[in-house]
Amino acid sequence: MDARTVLVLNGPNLNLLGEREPEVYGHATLADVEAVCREAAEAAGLVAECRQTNHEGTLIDWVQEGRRGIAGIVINAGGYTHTSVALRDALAAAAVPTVEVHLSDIHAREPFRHHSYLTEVCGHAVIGAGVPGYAEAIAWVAARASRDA
Ligand code: CA2
Repeated sequence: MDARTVLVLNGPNLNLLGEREPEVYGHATLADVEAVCREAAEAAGLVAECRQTNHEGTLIDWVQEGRRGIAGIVINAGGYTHTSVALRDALAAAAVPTVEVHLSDIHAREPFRHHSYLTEVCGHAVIGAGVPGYAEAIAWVAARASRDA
């Protein structure tokens, strides 16, 4: 990873995209999401490094790995969004631009999804925009990276 890298992290259950709940998450698979990210990054002069895990500690390790020296971090933390102080602390320690992404509009769903531990510590949020939301997040990282260069 280097200054042109945008690290795209997807958390628990996002590997199941396209398999269930299309009325909530659409029909795109994780592979489709990652293809959109690679394309958006390339269009912005960046390279997307896409990773998915079902494990909280692994997400934290990856945020720490990207905390400096890259263009930014785009993260859909899945259910950990609503539970993880530890992931929030890791993102708060990142010295690069960070964007929280959610496919669905978490504020229009069950009350337990309304609060995100991540929003306050991320520089930007793209919520409820579906798969194109990842491209929007990457464009924001690219704009930040060129502004700060
Ligand atoms: O809207 C989002 O992107 C979420 O981060 C998705 C998470 C959910 O826990 C958050 O509240 C909002 C869920 C990940 C996907 O879960 C699936 C489960 C079954 C089939 C497909 C996806």
